[in-house]
Amino acid sequence: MTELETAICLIMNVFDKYSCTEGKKDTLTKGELKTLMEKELPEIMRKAKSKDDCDKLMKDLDDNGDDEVDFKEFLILVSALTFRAHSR
Ligand SMILES: [Ca+2]
Repeated sequence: MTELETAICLIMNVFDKYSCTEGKKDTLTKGELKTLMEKELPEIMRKAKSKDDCDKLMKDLDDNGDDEVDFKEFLILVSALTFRAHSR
């Protein structure tokens, strides 16, 4: 696989690893999102001051308002973080 194909696979694998732990298999609950953020994006979580930040993130990402973050909604976060990292 190419580097980009590998990167795409890794993003899918990370999402699936956390989305299957509780609730629906193909979406992240608030708890799963929090665990994913803590384990996979510890730098960002260190800067997050309170529980409210995780609630706010969930609300921002949950585009269709079903209290779950699906893969499409998760990709918005990945895109935003990738864009921000590349702009530095
Ligand atoms: Ca949703």
